[in-house]
Amino acid sequence: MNQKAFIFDLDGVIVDTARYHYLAWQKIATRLGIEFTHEHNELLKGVSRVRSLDIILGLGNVQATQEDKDKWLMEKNEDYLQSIHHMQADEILDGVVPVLDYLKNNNQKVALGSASKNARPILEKVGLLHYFDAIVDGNDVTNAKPDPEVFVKAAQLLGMPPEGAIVFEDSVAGVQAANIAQMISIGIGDKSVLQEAHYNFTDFTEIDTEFLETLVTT
Ligand code: B16
Ligand code: MG
Repeated sequence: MNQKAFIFDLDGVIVDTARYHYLAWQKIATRLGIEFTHEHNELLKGVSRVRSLDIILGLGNVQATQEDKDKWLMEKNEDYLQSIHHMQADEILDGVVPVLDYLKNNNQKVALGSASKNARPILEKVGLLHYFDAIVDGNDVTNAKPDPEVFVKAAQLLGMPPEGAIVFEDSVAGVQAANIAQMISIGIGDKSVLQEAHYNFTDFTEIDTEFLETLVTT
């Protein structure tokens, strides 16, 4: 069997941390008098922490000094860390573990490629850290998705060429990043949103062994 590089995004693919990000950002937004809805939260999917704050401030037309921004970024993260502190294996999204098991049992290379600076503690808390041969997160990259840096670095760390690596992503920017790197993009979520992906699935329960076999052998 061939050996391929499989790269997973974290939020929206392995776990749903978007709701914790939302709660933490909402506190900051409320304090600043900015309306911040679930629809607004969608704009922050796969986006870095710094850029997320800029988007929220933009929603309310709020200007701020760098000092203020740094303070809010720290507060947001402290709040978020409190939420993820309680995460456990039951927060892993349905169907993810069988796919990871298949990949490990079939000698495939597995990496994480996430914008989050909190990726490692989250994987540890939900008990998935041991599946990953490499982790590239928000601490390791300078260019945010759709720049392919995060995925190219992940393939590099796995010792595999970027072309032909397989990426699971829930954000448009992430799918674009994978495509730019000439990887195979698999959109997880709404197909009408992730239409640029090579393959689409609503969630991991739709991904069967036959499909994984095809990815490995072609
Ligand atoms: P942190 P992903 C992303 O994770 C989230 O989707 C995004 O909402 C968040 O702002 C970003 O991580 C940074 O997270 O504040 O923990 O560094 O989808 O790239 O795994
Ligand atoms: Mg994501």
